[in-house]
Amino acid sequence: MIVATAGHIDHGKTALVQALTGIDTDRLPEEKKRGMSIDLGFAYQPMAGGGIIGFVDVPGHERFIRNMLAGVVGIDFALLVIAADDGPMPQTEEHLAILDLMGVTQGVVALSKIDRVDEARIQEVTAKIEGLIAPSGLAGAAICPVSAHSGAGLDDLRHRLDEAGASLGVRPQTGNFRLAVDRCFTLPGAGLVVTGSVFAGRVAVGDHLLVSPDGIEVRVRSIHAQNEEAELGVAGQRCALNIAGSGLRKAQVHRGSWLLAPQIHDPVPRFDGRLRVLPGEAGALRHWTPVHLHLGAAEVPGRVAVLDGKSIAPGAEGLVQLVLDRRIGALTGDRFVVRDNSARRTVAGGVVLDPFAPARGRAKPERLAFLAAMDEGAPETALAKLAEAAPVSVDLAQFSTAWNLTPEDRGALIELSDLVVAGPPDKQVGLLPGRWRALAVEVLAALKSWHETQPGKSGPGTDALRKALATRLVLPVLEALLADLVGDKKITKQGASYALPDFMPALEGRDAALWKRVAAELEAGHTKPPVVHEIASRLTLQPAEVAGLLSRSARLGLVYQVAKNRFLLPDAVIELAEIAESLAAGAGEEGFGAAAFRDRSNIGRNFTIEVLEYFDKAGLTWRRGDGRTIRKPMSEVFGEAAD
Ligand SMILES: Nc1nc2c(ncn2[C@@H]2O[C@H](COP(=O)(O)OP(=O)(O)OP(=O)(O)O)[C@@H](O)[C@H]2O)c(=O)[nH]1
Ligand SMILES: [Mg+2]
Repeated sequence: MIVATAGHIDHGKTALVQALTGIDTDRLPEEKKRGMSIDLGFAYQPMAGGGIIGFVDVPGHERFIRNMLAGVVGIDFALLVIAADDGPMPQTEEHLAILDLMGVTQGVVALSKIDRVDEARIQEVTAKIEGLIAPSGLAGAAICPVSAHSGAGLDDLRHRLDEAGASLGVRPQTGNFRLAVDRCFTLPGAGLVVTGSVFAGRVAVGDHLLVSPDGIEVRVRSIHAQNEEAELGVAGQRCALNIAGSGLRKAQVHRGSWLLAPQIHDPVPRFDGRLRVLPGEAGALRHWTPVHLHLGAAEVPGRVAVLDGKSIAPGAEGLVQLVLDRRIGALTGDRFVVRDNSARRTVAGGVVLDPFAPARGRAKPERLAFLAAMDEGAPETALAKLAEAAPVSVDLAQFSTAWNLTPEDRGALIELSDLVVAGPPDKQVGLLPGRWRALAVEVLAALKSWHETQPGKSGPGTDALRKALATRLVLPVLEALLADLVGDKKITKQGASYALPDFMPALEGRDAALWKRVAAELEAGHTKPPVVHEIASRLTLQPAEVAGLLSRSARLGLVYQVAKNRFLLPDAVIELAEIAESLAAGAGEEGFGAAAFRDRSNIGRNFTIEVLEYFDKAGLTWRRGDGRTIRKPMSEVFGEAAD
């Protein structure tokens, strides 16, 4: 369990942590000299029922709120310290508001310094505190009167912390690893060490991680979890990781960096979220207000774009886009706090809904519907709503990053949903089955009208078809849809073009009659057909006439032009392509040579060279030196052989 202190300056946070753990967390000479905490302090204490409490002691001074903010991210439990003599003070309220905005709902109030006051004062301040915390996430939290000096009440407080630790148990370790760096230092003999709270997942010695937002690769050499040497670090622990990486320099890692599993590294210059303005604000938060954003342990200037309306009133909530001066790592569900431009006042805070927000059209109705779906709190329900709200499909790759899903989580989620899934993992999309069927119907209709309006032309390629559809489709969806339709024999693929199965591109008039005779010549030659002038002389035609006809036929997909004066029927091309595939399969990494192809195909040396160069150009093969390997499967380049 991670516990952070909170409360006004001098109210006894550090003294209390020392009384509980024996550790003075004020380590800096400056802190000693001034008698106040400046930066975060850390202490660890075993719990009665097993496990270890990690304490983060935060400074109370208003000038160091940014340090406090970095300390309370990723914590489980708040220890709000309020001095009995002073009672609640400005930073008591500000810290309480921050804890609330950060979504901290577990905590206890330590009513400190009771050795300085009488019983009546304790009663009076207790009542005040009850009123203060009532509207916050800490409503109803226990209020423990304590004195760090006399030791009064400490056993009761310890007991409550142990109880909280026991009832919290172990945090679920779902998701990819994510740690918000709050310190980075060099240890002699070990090298770079970073510390922070683990937000999600787990890390093991030897893991490869990225430092975000810069994307520097590092390896984990050793782990301290809750101050003890460990093989694993998990969500809900404070960890110190000794990291190494070629080219890694200390300056690149600092408070505000993330250590991440590589698959969730995707820093963003803006994100959409739901923002609540503190009720104590004097005026509404207006569109495009400059602010300081705190997210994770990071702080970055930016502006707030209000998405639904022109401003958000004090105490009210609204959808916003945070437009940042620098990229940061943010994921759905992350809490953030917004302070005013001069970083003097906490103004608002909220939760990230979509880290991959668009710069344009951010306030369009479909975007607001998207955000409402992402605001479902859990990926299962969010996905279901998104699929309903999406004009066509949900980007599952982006969705998985946003919700920090591991590949297994993602697989399970897709399994649970009834979505049709298409595309490779990094471009995977999901659609409602009904929408998928409607799109198939739309594709068939588009092909039909294509054929009707241009009977003399072969069917459209993927790009042309995409433009011909009324629904705008992303490429993975269209490609999967077409593959599905080809598989079901509802459409055919010839070369790069698609057609309805019964469609034959029509040559018109004299061309049609001529084609029959020319095709017979090509057919007879099969994989070694006569060249243009040979066909011309056999049929007593002009070579130019035959060449013209053949290039018109090639445009219709009836023949392939392999060389300047050599044309092959689709069946012959496929037969030769099959030879290339089988030779490549049998050859090593260096590929197959031209001689092997000539021997197998028996088409002669010169034509072999022409055919192979044509295959290179068409994208079937890949030539390196004297060898060729397969670049794209034959079926993708030339379609399937006719039955
Ligand atoms: N009498 C009395 N004094 C206390 C008690 N706890 C803390 N103090 C004194 O109050 C002063 C401030 O205590 P700290 O623990 O440094 O206060 P803090 O909340 O950590 O202050 P910042 O970190 O600067 O916000 C010190 O002089 C402490 O000795 C207590 O229980 N009784
Ligand atoms: Mg202190």
